Amino acid sequence: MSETAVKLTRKDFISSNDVRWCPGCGDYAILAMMQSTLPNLGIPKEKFVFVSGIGCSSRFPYYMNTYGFHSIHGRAPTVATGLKCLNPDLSVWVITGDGDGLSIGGNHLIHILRRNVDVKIILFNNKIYGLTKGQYSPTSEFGLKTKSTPHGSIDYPMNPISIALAAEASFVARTVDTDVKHMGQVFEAAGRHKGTAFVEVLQNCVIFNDGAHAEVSDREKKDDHFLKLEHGKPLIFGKTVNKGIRMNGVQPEVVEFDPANPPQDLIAHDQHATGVSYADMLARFALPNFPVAFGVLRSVNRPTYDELLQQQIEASVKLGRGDLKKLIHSGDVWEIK
Ligand SMILES: Cc1ncc(C[n+]2csc(CCOP(=O)(O)OP(=O)(O)O)c2C)c(N)n1
Ligand code: SF4
Repeated sequence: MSETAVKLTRKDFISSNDVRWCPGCGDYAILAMMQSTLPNLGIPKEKFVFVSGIGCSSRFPYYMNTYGFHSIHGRAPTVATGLKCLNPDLSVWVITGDGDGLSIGGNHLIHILRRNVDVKIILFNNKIYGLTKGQYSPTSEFGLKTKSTPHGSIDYPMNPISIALAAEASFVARTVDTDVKHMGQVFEAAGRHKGTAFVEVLQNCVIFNDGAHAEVSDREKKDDHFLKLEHGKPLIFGKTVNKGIRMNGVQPEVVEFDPANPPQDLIAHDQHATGVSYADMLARFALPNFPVAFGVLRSVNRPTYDELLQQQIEASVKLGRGDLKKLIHSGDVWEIK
């Protein structure tokens, strides 16, 4: 990525299109924060491309004053992979929803992650299909009554971060639409990561699943339920900063303590841990037994797919012109008589 010193502001990223989300939708805060964060990356505006699938969230590229592509349901990772491989100096961002990215697009999502294509993926998780008026999604709670589950969902929800980690994603983070400062920090870290950066944003759909994230977004509840991860710092939370997490054998446990005298055996967050097990343990922290983990769960470096592909293309070009006929008739060739 060639970075030049360009002074951009949020205004540079606001498009002239009318924003057509429902009043109060969490998508507005995500859009505003993305527009505010991109100038910090020092990348020329014309290098940004936003690719989306289908859903309310996928209207995002219309509202960004950048290049964009409102593509096919669940296929944004595929379009983005081609775009990045052929134009390595672009900053490519995928916008998807829990339906778009994990139902119809689940397959495409895991393959971009395992390949480590240098693309940033923002998954808006409102635990529902918004655009199609409130059917359950792969992240909907067990028992949730929706238009398509009138007797309550009998599907166990999947955890988007665990899915990303199972695909060995090199960067994985979680944030929430109500904490704009945190969201900005996470977007910036994702934007600076080289490789696929996967960000789950807990987003409120006021119309079809209002309050789905209330336990971590409501002012009164948040402090006791929100675990803010900071690299090198102990896992501490609570309204009076009086709770922490430590290992008890192979299991994590919450301990309460006197804030003036925190215990020394709390887990110190290591976002660069080599394996995925530690990050997956954090991803699976869930209420009521554990607080929900927010921030960068994993950030490791490994060669990107687009980079490796370029190297192969350059090496092949050096070999000079090929001979297709010779290639077809080489190796395992036999005649059927
Ligand atoms: C091939 C195909 N199948 C189904 C649909 C209908 N459809 C449009 S958006 C959507 C789900 C959107 O949910 P999500 O990704 O969670 O986005 P949200 O609208 O909640 O932001 C579905 C099923 C479609 N447009 N195309
Ligand atoms: S239906 Fe839900 S997700 Fe879609 S714009 Fe309205 S509030 Fe937002």
